[in-house]
Amino acid sequence: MVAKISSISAMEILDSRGNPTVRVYVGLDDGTRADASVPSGASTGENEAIELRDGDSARYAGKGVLKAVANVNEKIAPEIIGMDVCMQAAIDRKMIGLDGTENKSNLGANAILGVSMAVARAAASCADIPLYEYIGGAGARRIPVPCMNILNGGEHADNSVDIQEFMAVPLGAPNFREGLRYVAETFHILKKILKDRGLSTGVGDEGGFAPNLESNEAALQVIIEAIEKAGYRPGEDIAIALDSAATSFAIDAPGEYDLKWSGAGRMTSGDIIALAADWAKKFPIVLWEDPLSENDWDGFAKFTEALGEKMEVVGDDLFVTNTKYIKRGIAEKSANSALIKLNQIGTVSETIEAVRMCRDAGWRYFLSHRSGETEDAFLADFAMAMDGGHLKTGSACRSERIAKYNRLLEIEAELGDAALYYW
Ligand code: 2PG
Ligand code: MG
Repeated sequence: MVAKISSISAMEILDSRGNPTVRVYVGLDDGTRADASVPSGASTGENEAIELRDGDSARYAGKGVLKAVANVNEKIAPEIIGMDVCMQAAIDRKMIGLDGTENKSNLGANAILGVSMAVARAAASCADIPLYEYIGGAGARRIPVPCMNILNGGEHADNSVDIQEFMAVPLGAPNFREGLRYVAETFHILKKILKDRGLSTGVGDEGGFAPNLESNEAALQVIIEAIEKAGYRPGEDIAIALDSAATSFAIDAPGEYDLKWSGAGRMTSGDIIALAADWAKKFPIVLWEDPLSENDWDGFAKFTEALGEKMEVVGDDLFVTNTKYIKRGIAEKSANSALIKLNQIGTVSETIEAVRMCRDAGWRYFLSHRSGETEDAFLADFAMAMDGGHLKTGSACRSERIAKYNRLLEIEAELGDAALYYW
């Protein structure tokens, strides 16, 4: 029996930074109820779908989402109620048409995505199968390697490190459960090392430590030290992934950067590529996201030419989960992987399209949370369903991050022997 959507409503809730975001509730005519909450980024790409904010400075410094909530309740709900809940693509298309803009600025990507996710969850629940199986089919059994963010810099912290995320990648673990243990232990050892040196153990937005270090390279060194002290072999048990989020330290001139947080100063794309090549020799870096800025297509292609054989080069701000930009990236060989974030594009089915384009090109794709998250673990199921083999969802603290790890533990336990885990 296919259930029909009988109710849709939204409300304003808070995200992990204490900023408003949208939660949507969907009801079906068979009595099924589901909800979903929308995440929010800080280091956003300029071509991302628009997150509609009220701009009313009397509430939450203008960051309220009551307009987006009203758009769900008054504009989207009447159009979607009565549709079959399984028609995900048709429902998403209807909302895209209703919005009528290229970047969802009319209704807001936060409004549209909330409905899209809640519809998917309601459909899974109505079919009485897990969300990952509903979206990914019976073949969805590869648990993503958890690229755990253990040290933060850039716009996600308030310290002297330019690179936004340093991730520990437990690629040598036998399964997800053990992989998560490897990197959680490393996180705790890192805390001890920092503490023993009198450095801050306060955490950034995604839960990684945010100490003031003398350089970006010093961050890599202390991470290697933590991996070893935790009893693991760097490169074999645990490798390193980076997100420079370089748009946040690019300056107006194309291909020019100012490493402002560390005080390292001006660099060109060429300097960054040379530095990356040097680090790639010294450290087991298997993935590097946004090494250059969203406007530096040329630099990206050069970076990929120099290092793409050695590592996964991921475009985040460059592609914003949008097939228009991924297509250009494939043609120009700008990267060999795309970051995938549901709220950059704004519907579940368009996100799946972005993944499909990567797959067809022989690229990898890296599923990701946002720096502003909620307790909703949708991403865990979605990453399973997309079968990309890895995800990033923050550190070993902050419950909005842990919720996703715990959901993956649950899925692995449910799958038992059928679960797969490999890099
Ligand atoms: C990123 C993300 C997530 P934000 O740059 O990849 O880690 O950060 O959500 O702030 O864009
Ligand atoms: Mg990024």
